[in-house]
Amino acid sequence: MFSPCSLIIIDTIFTDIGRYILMLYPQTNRCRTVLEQSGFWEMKIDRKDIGIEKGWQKGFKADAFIGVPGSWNEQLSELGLMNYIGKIWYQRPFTIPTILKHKKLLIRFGSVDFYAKVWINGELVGENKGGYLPFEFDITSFVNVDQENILVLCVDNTLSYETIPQGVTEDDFQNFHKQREATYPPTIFDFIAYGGIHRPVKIIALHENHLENISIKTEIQDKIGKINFEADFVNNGSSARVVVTLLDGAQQIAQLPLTLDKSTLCGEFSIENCHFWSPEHPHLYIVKFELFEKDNLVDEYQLETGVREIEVKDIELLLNGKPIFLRGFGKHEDFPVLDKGLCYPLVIKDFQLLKWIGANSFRTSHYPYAEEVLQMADKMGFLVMDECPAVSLNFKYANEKTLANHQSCLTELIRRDRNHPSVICWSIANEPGIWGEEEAISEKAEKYWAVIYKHVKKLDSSRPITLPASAKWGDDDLSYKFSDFISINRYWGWYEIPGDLEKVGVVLKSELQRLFEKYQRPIMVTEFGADTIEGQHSTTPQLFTEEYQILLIEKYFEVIESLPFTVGEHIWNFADFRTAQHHRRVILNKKGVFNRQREPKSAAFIVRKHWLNKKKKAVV
Ligand code: GCB
Repeated sequence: MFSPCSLIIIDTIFTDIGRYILMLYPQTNRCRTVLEQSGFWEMKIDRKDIGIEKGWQKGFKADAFIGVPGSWNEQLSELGLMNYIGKIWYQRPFTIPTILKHKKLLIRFGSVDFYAKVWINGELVGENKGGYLPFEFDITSFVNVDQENILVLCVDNTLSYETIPQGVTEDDFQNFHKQREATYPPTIFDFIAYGGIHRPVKIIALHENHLENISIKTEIQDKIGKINFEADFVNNGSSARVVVTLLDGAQQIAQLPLTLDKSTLCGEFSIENCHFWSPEHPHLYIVKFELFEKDNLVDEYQLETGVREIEVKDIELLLNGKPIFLRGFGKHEDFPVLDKGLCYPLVIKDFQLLKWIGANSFRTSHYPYAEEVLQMADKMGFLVMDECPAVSLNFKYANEKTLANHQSCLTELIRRDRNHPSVICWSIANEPGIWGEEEAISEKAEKYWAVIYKHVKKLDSSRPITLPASAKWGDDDLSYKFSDFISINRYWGWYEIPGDLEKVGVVLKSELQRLFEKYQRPIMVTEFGADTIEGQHSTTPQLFTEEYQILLIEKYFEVIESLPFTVGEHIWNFADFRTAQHHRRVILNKKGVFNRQREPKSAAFIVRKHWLNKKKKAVV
């Protein structure tokens, strides 16, 4: 049972300059207007970091046009931006309709990777550090209503030891005696640190007094579903009236008239014969908030959410009290030309392919995906492992600031995604210590993970935590200790023991048994796979052929599904994706079951047959 207002609402944070966090996804309704800023913007390359000095914040003579949302890399490779790391300036004029004159105006960026500084009409509005997550600024006092305004951004995709994810330099490869591992551009992970405005930019016009935040927790008691909500308001007037309505489609189920004295209020709905959310029945309810001043409606917001419970119990992962087995993939937000830019048809295509192949889940490897992806996962019934961008953390370089950035990244991730029924766990990092630095299993690292684990539990105790680990540190990897269920990424049959799939089966099985023996927690294999060139064939097992990918995947399925304590199998990867240049990659990481254009390789048909057959383990 929830006690009233027991949920954790994270206060509005003004971390970076001018920052205003209103994490609710923008919506247009009777009280709110969203002005979408996607389209062609102008851009200028700032290789020498002279933009500010030259006054570009007031507007600049552009080098070219750039499509937003989208990365600059492939889109503008002809300007030399394919591997560019540094600053790029963006600008766009905008006008606010006169009808919105007395509204509060916010600007919200879905994500800008990895740093953004924003000016309007030459005045600094704010800055944001960190990628893959939204940020907002109050721009009311910066905008001239009735006149054209100029919005300017300086975007930088440089990473450092302190950012999440961390960045590396060419020298680091030397210092680690890993010159053969060096990539171009230098990266600590196996994908591209694409730069740009990757998700939609929206200007939101709303009443000065408004709803700022909602946190939903759900609970199941037999056939009754409970929706417990806590809502934060900006309320500068005296006491106001709030009506919270629960809807099932168009049908009103319950209504709570409440009085808002302070800035927070909470309440609970009990639904008899509740339709619980699950992959087979992704039923969503709507919780609608209406804020009244006297009799005037000044703000409203509709939140779609589902009633479900997720729990790790003994050797199982339980959804609504029943065991689930996760079938699916690690993915990437990556597609030709767009690179990381949000593309609605691509989101739909990927979900259609996931359904077609019989998957029920995916991991947002290795960073938070667009909010629109999670909205679709809610609607289509996919179980999401939601990952923080702390990929390949190197503990030789991690310091207090890295830890603080990691924590605030998780805070923002949880605040953004906590109301999605599809999100079933927090993946707090991926493969720390993969560089082999001794510090990865040191006391310093242990303390680091203890802080992170506690931080996440404090913000959301309703979802399990996991931390996908590489094979680097064997059974002693600290990740296991800080996982409610264990996640392992394994490349037996590829990087290690290439070619000998019989041996792979034996090694994998005994490792899984050992890990279970030691930690007594359910285990999920979050990555396994083989680079595969479509059209390459062989009658004998041969790396890179379509047949080898099939044989390897089948071997992993056989082992994983034979053990009682395993809770999932995610193939690496859903689709081929671009990665930094290295001799072991022919432009792309080719471990996709689909190619980068989303055409199936032979393995896709085999996986489909297997997963649609719903084997012993395939419970959901
Ligand atoms: C891993 C990483 C993933 C890589 C993959 C590979 O362990 O988690 O980011 O892309 O291996 O293909 O090497």
